[in-house]
Amino acid sequence: MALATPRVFSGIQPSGELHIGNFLGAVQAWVEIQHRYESYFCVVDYHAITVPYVPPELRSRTHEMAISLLAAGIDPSVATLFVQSAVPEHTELAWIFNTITPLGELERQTQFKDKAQRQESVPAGLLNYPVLQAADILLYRADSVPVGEDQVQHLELTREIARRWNARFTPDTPFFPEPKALLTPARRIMGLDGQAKMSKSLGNTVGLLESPDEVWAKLRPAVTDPKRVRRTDPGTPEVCNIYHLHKAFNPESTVEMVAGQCRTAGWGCLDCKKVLFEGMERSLAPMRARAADIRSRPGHVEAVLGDGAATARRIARDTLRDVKEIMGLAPDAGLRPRAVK
Ligand code: AQP
Repeated sequence: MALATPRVFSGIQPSGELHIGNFLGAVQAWVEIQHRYESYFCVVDYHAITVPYVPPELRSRTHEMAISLLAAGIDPSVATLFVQSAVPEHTELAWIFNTITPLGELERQTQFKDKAQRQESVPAGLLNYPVLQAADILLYRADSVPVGEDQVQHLELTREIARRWNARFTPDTPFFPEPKALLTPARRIMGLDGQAKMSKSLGNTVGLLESPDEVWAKLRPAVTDPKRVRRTDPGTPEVCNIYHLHKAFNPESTVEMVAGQCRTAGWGCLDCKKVLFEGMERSLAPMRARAADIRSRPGHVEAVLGDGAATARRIARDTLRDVKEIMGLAPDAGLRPRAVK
């Protein structure tokens, strides 16, 4: 059953600070999309507790993540921004989906395998993470999900779950859409160590709201083309992480100049990093200013998230009511009409 207005849902874990990988891979697209789609953006704290964490830190990280998203340009007058655990229907639908999701599919997920090998004891929640993600998306019956490349496999599983549920319970008129991924050109940003994807949990990030000094301190020693050992060695821009960041933060003319200077050893890597730093500052400085403004308004973030949760919950309740009705489960007691004496 298609919706009249196309809808997007996407989430981000409050497992650390919002970094430029999250921004370029997903959040930048959210900011643009929010004006064209009915948009639901969620700080997914239930996902963040699938790995060890410190409870008081989780609450402050959730708050900080909301500030960062608003500073990055999420506009609560057009998009719904909320925290996952404020809408209990997410976990309720996740349980329902757990009953139709094949275990083998969950065990095959690359992110599960990566994260599980970093844990001494693997909680079931880590395995079931993509089921909760499917519930997050399908609760809003979203058509599209703007994500980075690392989430494409999870999204394929969401589509599979939607297909299975529809085939079992609404074979004639599919209830859930099969949402598609919206990928940005910067699908996968590498960490500054050049070793792995930039990731909150790997400590190889550049935070969106870090100070210019902090950003430069990370950029300065960042890995470049390993074959450029001396200043006079010509480089290959395509193998250099810094070059790819230029493409995200600088105009095409600068990117072309950077490539030329690298190939001819006209610039050293440090010169190239200085030009990248200037480009990053053009994007990041206004976000820092917006974050400072948000922090100066007591209660603002709480109000935005409270309104967002109320809006999200209206849709979530409707979906769950239909799902429970179709599946033969009991209705939500809060929604049942009062018994007449
Ligand atoms: N390095 C990246 N390049 C491009 N996109 C990325 N995303 C994350 N890292 C990169 C995209 O950001 C969105 C939010 O991600 P998330 O917080 O839900 O989880 P994640 O993908 O697991 O991000 P992290 O930073 O790696 O967090 P941890 O370390 O806690 O697992 C997603 O759309 C993601 O694709």
